Amino acid sequence: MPLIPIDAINGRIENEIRNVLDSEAHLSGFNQVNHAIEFLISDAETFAAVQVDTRDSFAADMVSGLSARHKQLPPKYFYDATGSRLFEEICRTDDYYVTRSETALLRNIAEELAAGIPQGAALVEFGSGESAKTRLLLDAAPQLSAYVPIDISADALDQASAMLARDYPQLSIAPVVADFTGHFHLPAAADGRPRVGFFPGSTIGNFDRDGAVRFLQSARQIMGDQAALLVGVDLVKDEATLSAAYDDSQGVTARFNKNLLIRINRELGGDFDPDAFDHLALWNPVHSRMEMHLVSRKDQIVNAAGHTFSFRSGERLHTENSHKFTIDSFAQLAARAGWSVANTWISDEPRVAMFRLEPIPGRSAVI
Ligand code: AVJ
Repeated sequence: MPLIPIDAINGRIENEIRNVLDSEAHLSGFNQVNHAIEFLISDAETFAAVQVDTRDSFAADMVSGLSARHKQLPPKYFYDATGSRLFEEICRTDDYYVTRSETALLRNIAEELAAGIPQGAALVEFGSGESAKTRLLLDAAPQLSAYVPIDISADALDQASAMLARDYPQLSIAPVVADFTGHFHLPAAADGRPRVGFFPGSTIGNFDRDGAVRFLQSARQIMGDQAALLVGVDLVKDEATLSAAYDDSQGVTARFNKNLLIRINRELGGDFDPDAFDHLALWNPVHSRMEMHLVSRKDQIVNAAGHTFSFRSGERLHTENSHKFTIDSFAQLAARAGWSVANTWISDEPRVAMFRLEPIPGRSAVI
């Protein structure tokens, strides 16, 4: 992967010039272009920094995660180009209901959601992937001026941004390659606009409780006081439905899980044998979450990033938590981060929920 994919840069040039043209119409043509180029250079530097940082922290997180007594890896590393593709494939399986239920819900409530989006607003999406669900909102809310998709996968983001730019020519599209669990800034396209956050897909379930509160607090801070946040979460349901969703009968989820080992082999010089591990999905009632693990089929030694790791037969590598909420448990979580629930919508079965959160007045977003 090149450090700065040229398509992303081209998209940025276009976007930045467009932003400058709409926001600084008083400047002369020469100054406008100059200004656009300055923005672009600072963006390109941030972009390059993010790319380098992602590589370094993958190695560090892998080494510390595999050295721990309970081996674990953060689920954000699932999403290389292959992982992002496999996730989209999971979404199309019969067993993984989350996407299907949420998409049907969004289709039903798109007009209501759009009614709460101010004129000229910027829609900021956390973990946008292929931006498929976003189109339902974009179609219902032509008053949006800007769309800021944030994703850790540069490939997925580039592809989605190019298609959106073609299909929504009036919208200023300002993609940000970033790990939204860390610190990042909104691009110039969101400056001076009312902001609506969009965090569908139950991705918030990947955080532990404190992590989810921290994320919601930082979203509150990044988005400002005049913001709203639309969050999609998966609801607690019968174990059979949950287990099938994380161990689909076509084996796509198993491949998604094992792709993490293949990514370590490729990017961090590892020698994992993916066939020497089994995919395991289980319900943890104490934490109200689905868990994914890779279980070592034998005693084995694996090398990666210049380190050696030993696995006992049956030992687990914990790769993901997917927390499931009730309407109340989610409202409580949001309140801890300074957000109140302004509206709740629930899909047909298997049920997922969409919340509209608004800042609790007077509660600052200090972390
Ligand atoms: C994208 C994080 C919402 O946890 O349900 C799908 C990822 N993992 N199948 C989820 C996932 C296994 C998914 N999220």
